[in-house]
Amino acid sequence: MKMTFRWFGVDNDSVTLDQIKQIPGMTGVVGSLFDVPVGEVWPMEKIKALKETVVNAGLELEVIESVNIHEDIKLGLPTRDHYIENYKQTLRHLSKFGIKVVCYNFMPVFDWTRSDLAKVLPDGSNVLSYDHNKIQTIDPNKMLEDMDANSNGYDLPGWEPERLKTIKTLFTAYQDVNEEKLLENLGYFLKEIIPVAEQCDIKMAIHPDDPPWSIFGLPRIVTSKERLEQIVNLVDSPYNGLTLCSGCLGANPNNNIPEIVRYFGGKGRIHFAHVRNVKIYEGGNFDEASHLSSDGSLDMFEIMKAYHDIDFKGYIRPDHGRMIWGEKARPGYGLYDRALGVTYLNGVWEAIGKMKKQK
Ligand SMILES: [Mn+2]
Repeated sequence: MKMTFRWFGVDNDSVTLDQIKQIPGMTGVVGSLFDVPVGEVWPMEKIKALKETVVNAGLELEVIESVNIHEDIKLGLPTRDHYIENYKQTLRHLSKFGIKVVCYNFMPVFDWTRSDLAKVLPDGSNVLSYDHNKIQTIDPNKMLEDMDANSNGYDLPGWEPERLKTIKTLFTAYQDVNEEKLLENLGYFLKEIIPVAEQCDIKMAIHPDDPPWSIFGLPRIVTSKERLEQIVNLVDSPYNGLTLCSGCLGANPNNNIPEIVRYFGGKGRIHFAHVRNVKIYEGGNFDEASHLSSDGSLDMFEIMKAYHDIDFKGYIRPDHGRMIWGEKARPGYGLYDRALGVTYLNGVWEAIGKMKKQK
């Protein structure tokens, strides 16, 4: 595995590349361009500048998270072809700068959703939290205001104000799109994109929906092993792969993460691993947690062992962390707890490898 760390750019992140480089075992960052509107072609010069900044800091940039999908593609509107052509061009541009994996998601309207961006835990740290009842009863517009007010001044990726201005129109547009239609629209997109991804040697890696169930009555399809199976079968190519996010899928206790890792990893379809823990409560509620197994509901040893058993050679990153030690950062994306997460995951990985050799 190659350990990486998500980074939002010089003007967009409280964490610096120098800090990331000093985390033991770190090989590179997972980057993105946040100033290109969704659906437009990523300009070469902007990709080049990002690549140079990262490489000059002694780190690699081989994974992009995310190149977001225009809503017209998810809705299956006639205008989608224009946006799909732009997406292909973005892939061609990214390939010129050594990008190997592009993470993306196919969630309608909203990206990841939480009811609280800073729930205080008994130890004084705070975490992202999801209360199903709150989400069921909240007005989506009110939720947007709350997200904006509590994001420590950062635009949250996937929650860009520009895109969300049109939220009422989008809700109306999705009235005719059920899960099967959404899956069909994903298939249309993949059949167009994957041949280009193959030419560019860029592995496409879809990220699960977060949380992995429908919210606000909108369809969601990247939610379970069965759905992932349908998705990888939409186009049978290793370039049509997965970002396996343990915390997202793991919020539903029916998803057996080690089994899912073994199954799709064995098929060579996992290109990017997001590894984090989550503490699940009754009724679909959950808090994010430190990476440690005993702090959450997922067995991180078993998850890492599954990756080790399939001889995972792809990219991995700690996912969200708690906010600790007084840090002020993007919700979920502080330096300290994610760095602790890296060190913990590396320790588990080393132990698994050495114990296998001693057998
Ligand atoms: Mn994730």
